Order: sequence, then C-alpha cells, then structure tokens
Amino acid sequence: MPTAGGVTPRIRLGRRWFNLLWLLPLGFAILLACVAAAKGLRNMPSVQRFIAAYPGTDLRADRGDYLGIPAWARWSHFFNLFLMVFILRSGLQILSDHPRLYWSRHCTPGREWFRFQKPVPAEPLWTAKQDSISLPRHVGLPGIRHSIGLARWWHLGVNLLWLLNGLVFYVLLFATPQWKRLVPTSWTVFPNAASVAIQYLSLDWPKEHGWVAYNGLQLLAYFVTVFIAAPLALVTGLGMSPALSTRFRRISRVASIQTARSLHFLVFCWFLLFIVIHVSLVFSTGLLTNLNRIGPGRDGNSWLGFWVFIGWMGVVIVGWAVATPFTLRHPRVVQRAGRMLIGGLLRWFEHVDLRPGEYGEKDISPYFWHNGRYPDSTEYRILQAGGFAGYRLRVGGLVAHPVGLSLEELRALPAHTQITQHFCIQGWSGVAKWTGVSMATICDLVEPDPRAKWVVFYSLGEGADGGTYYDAHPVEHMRGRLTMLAYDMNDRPLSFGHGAPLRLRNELELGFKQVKWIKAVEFVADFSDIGSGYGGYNQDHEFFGYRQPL
Ligand SMILES: Nc1nc2c(c(=O)[nH]1)N[C@H]1C(S)=C(S)[C@@H](COP(=O)(O)O)O[C@H]1N2
Ligand SMILES: [Mo]
Repeated sequence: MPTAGGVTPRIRLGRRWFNLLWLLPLGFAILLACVAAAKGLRNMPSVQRFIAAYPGTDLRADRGDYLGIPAWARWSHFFNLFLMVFILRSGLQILSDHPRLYWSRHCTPGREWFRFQKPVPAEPLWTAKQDSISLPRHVGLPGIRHSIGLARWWHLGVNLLWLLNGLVFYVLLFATPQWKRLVPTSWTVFPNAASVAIQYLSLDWPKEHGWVAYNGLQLLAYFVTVFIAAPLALVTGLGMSPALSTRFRRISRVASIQTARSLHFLVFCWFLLFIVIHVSLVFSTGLLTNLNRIGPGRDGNSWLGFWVFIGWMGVVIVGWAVATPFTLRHPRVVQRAGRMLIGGLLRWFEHVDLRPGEYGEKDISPYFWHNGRYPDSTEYRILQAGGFAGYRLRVGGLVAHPVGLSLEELRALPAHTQITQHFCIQGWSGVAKWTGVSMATICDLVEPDPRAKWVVFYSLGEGADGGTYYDAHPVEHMRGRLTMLAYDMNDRPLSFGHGAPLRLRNELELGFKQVKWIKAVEFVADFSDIGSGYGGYNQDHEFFGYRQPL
C-alpha cells in the first residue's frame, strides 16, 4: 500500500481532542513545579523528621540472604530487554493498522478515546485498510503500511519467548530468597516511596543500597512492572481473540476486545515510561556501580560492567537494525518461523465449541466498519444489476452431491440467525445480526467425503493485488454452531459493502477469513495447490496465518 502518515497522537476529553505533544511542555512545567515544591518541603522540619524516619530503603534483617544479583536474573534481564525491542516495535506496528482506541466494542467513528489518525472521513465505504498508516522503518516492525501480518508473527512469536523467559524468572525468583528484592513485605514501602520521591525531586538524592535492597519507589515500580504490567499484557492480549472472547463470554461481555486493546496499549505506555525512567536513573545514580551489578554481578565501580553493557547493547542494536530489512527481504521466512513458534498454540485456541446467544438486538453496533477490496468485475456488476437473480452458489469438490444454489433456494433452506461480534485483525470490532444458512445444513446437502479436510470459500471479488480472494477453513469448523453463509445483515439483505449476496461467518476466526461476495465453496484434501498455497489470499499476499483465532 502507498505510504500514508498519521497525525500526532491525541486523546479525546468529552467532545474535544487534545494533541499529546502538549504533554511535553506541560510535563516539563509540572516537573519544575514539583522540584520547587519538593525543595520547599525539605526545608520543613516535619518533612526532615519524616525523611529521617523513612530514609527510603527497608533494610531487612535477613538481607544477607539475597545480596547481589544472581547470574540467572542478570541474563533474564538481558533477554527481556532484547525481546522487548521487537515486542514494542511490532506492537506499535499492529496498532498503526487501526490507529484508534475505544472503550466500546462498537468502534463508532468519533467515539474513540485515542487516535493518531485524522477523524474518519464521511465516505460511506471507507475501509479500515484505507485508515491504516505507515511508521518509520526502524520504529515500526517492519514499518511499512498494513504490514500487520508480519508484525503479528514478530509480536506473537517473540511474546512466546518473552513469556518463557518470564516464567523461568518467576520460578527462580520464588525458588530463592531473591523474591524479597521485588515483593514489598512491609507497609513501610509506601512512606519510604514518598520519602524517596521527595528526595529525588528536591535533587538531593537518597542513599542507594542497590546491592542489598531497592528503595521504596524502585520496589513499587519493579513490582508493578513484573507482577502487574507483564501479566496484564498477556491477559489483555488474549482478550483480543475472537475464539477466546466468545468462549469466555461473561468476561468479554464486560471487558470487550476494545477494553483489552486499550489496556494492552496502556501497558505498552507503562513499559515505555518505565524504560525511560529506569534507564535515566541507572545512568544518573552511579552508572559504573549500577552496570557492574546488573552486568557481571559485582559490587564496585570498575569499568567491567560498562564493557558488558556495551556488548549487550551491541547485540540489541544489531537486532534492532536487521529486523526490518530482514523481514522485508524474507517475509516467507518470518511467516514460517512465526507459525513454527505459535502455530500449535493457535490451533489449540480453535478447540472451543462456540454457542450462540451471547448478544441481543440491543447490542448491535450502530456503525460497522467496512474492509477489503470491493468487487469490480463485469461478472459481479451484471449479477448485481439483475438483483442477483442469476446468482448460483456452487458447492463442490470432495463431496457426494455437488450443487448450484440460487439465492431463492438458499433462502428456502432452514434459516439460521446469530448475533455475534466481528474481530478484524486490524483491531476494530462490531456486533451484527446475521441470517443465512448454517454450513452444517450445506454439509448435509452435499455430504463431504471423509478425505475433505479443508473448505475453501471463493469470492466474486479480487484481493488487493488482483486475483481471486479466497480463504480455507478446517472442515471441523463446518459443524460448529457459529459457522454460516449469511444473506441478511441486521434483518436486511446484505449490502454491497458487507458482501452481497452471500458471505461467510465463522466466529472462531478473525475478520479476514469471513469471505464476502462468495461465488463458490470447495471441499478439498489440502490447499497447497490453491493460490500460492498458504491457505488464503491474505496468507499468500500479506503473510497472515491460516488459523487465526487470535
Ligand atoms: N472477498 C473479500 N472478502 C473479504 C475481504 C476482502 O478484501 N475480500 N476482507 C475481509 C476483511 S479483512 C474483513 S475485516 C471483513 C470485513 O467485513 P465487513 O466489510 O463486512 O465489515 O471482510 C473480509 N472478507
Ligand atoms: Mo480485517
């Protein structure tokens, strides 16, 4: 897609939008005011007594048990920061594919609380893809516009490694007395943190005991990062899965995908803020001493830690620099490696049997985003002009009775209605009522052969780069209660934009698999000889995965 820039991030307060760039001067002014206030406070005898009583660090009696930082913690700290580079960059890339955040699953334009894109234009057929923006190549991963397929392999694949690293860290932390360094065990952590805040802000810094114990503010910041932000990143990440959200309906009713997405972004902001402050303080509170402790694990101010740090940073910078060029040169490698890392997990998320009835009429979204490339072939135009009277849905392949069904014949089959939520891979969602024919009914009609493992849905429309849009679904999903061919949306015949005359709904999967303007359905043993052989148009052209329940 051609490059397209966004706008500086802004947030909505009521009806007004505020440019977040104002936070820079505003934050600086607030910081100056806080420094002035802290300096004033420190001249007060009561505050001086408070600081004397709570100097900042709780030096426990058993502190000798957990002196210093063991090698496993230092290595896991390094792996963590190395992996974080890819996680943060690819996460930002994913966000740029729909640069708007909402608190409601409806994603109504103008109701977002945060955006770094212009307001949604009034064009009725404006698509989410048109709405996506580019990032600088070395900020986003891989930076170019609508590269979410590749960004997701990075994000989810590296996340798995990051979670494993975190798991090992948790286990070793609690298997040793080291947990006492990160978990506050006394309420004095709060007055100590307040005292440290005053001391930092008054620019007369507290005495550091980093080899033995962290100060109150540090302890709280580390605790929040390790035990709140990191797990929240995982939970909110999973909260964006259509399969899991529909399975855990009671949770997703209250906290929808958009709550999950917004919180996931706030966790991202916390991580960024933490990194900035953490690194600034590492540099300004005794660089050599700090680097010795976290690098070679020594107490002292030799240059050894500095050189270890330079080595680590070299690895980080090389990883940072090669990630985008490598991804753009070898996208198939990224796609395959990603699938190797998390393909099994995605497959496992598909093992849920979804039930209808999660949403009611009142939950239907007032605005439902459009997406994809609209059909423009003469074949489609002629069908559309004739009110689809000449339309025949062909169902064939490995089946006992291939059929060609007119819309009338489809409407004469037992009708199925479901009110469900659509999850676009780009991040927007919406609830709609779909009426049509269950794929189970179609299966009863055509009787698939046991050799059929996949069902391919072909569109009358082309994909973004030309060629038939299609997508393959596992045959087991065809018996699922929420897999259907819809001819009505919200009690009206499907509109042109939403897929007239027929579209697929398979609520286990993301939006791109819901083929619109369906022409034919084919039961096949495998999809390797269809298109480029990756299981769908987006898999062939945009490096998505063929199982996308997350
Ligand atoms: N034929 C076809 N079907 C398609 C697409 C497309 O480009 N072509 N886009 C997909 C994507 S990415 C999404 S999110 C949904 C959007 O459906 P909607 O426009 O009804 O919201 O359709 C899917 N089906
Ligand atoms: Mo999508």
